[in-house]
Amino acid sequence: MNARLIRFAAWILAMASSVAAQPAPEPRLPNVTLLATGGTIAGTGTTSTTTVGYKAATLGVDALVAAVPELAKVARVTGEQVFQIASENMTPAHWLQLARRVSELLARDDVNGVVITHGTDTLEETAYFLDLVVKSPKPVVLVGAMRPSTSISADGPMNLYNAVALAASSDAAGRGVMVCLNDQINAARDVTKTDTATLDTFRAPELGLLGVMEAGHPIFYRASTRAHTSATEFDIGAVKELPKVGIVLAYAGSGRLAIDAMIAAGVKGIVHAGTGNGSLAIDAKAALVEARSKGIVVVRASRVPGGAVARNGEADDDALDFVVADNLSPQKARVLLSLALTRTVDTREIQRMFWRY
Ligand code: DAS
Repeated sequence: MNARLIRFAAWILAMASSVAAQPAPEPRLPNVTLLATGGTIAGTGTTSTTTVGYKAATLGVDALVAAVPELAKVARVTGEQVFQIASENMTPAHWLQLARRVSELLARDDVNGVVITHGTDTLEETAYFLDLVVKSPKPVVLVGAMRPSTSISADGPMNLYNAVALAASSDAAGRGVMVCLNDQINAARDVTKTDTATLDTFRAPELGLLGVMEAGHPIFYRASTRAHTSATEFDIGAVKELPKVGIVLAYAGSGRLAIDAMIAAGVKGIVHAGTGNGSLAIDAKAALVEARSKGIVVVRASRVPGGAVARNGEADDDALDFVVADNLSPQKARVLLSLALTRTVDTREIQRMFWRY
């Protein structure tokens, strides 16, 4: 009996030591899909010091991924080339196509997050549109670069690494669409391109960043108070084309010329980027009143980068039946108004949306 007991104990010990010797299985890395649309991050210049006058949107998604082998340490990345354009050429039609692809991907159990490489010029507009229409808490991160891939100290590779690491992080879920460049994490609603050339161009000057990337890990300091992603009322399922909304910039002597042109072009909404607190010059006000009388929804925004436009401040919005943009920039107000007009033309309802999103 003892001999059998000893043999069994020896077998147990041998099994235990063999299991202990095996390396712990690698934790399964999250699946992140990289949707490439072009921009400087995919740009190439003729020399290593070419930081202007390069060609944007030349490298394909496979080249972007191959340039950063470290991506494989943070996620299992699958690449798709959705567009190959400089983002000044993005249109609402591109937004709709991109949003549909993002939603399809996030609905899959085997996709944990999406990263979108994008030109920096209109990145903030695409980001805010996705923030308003993507119905998933899974991370969606937009990333770009200010230097082409061929330049000394190109910022694209580290920006891409950070964006994928962020999208792969469980801590990134439920925070809305984010923009990640220069080690900083910004909210799609609040971020804007503040400089034509510098690497730290993406900022939220008054509200501040959401957090930072440190050695491939996000550190968050705040969350947006505005509704986003799954909490919004917008549904682009049946939307073939977004209602046309134009932006008019006010300046000394700007008059009614651009507003009349918008009316003639048949826009459904006009965002007026007024001076100061959304002020309306006499002739501009007359033109906007005419636009409103033709059923065009008018939103008073400001050309001033900071602060909100006060309702019934520089104009009697109640009497004029105008909407105010809160603290949204003119370009962000246009994104929201375009979506609002897919739901209603009731200005009280639209004003409610500007307070909520
Ligand atoms: N033309 C710019 C764009 O594609 C290049 C860039 O900064 O990404 O937005």
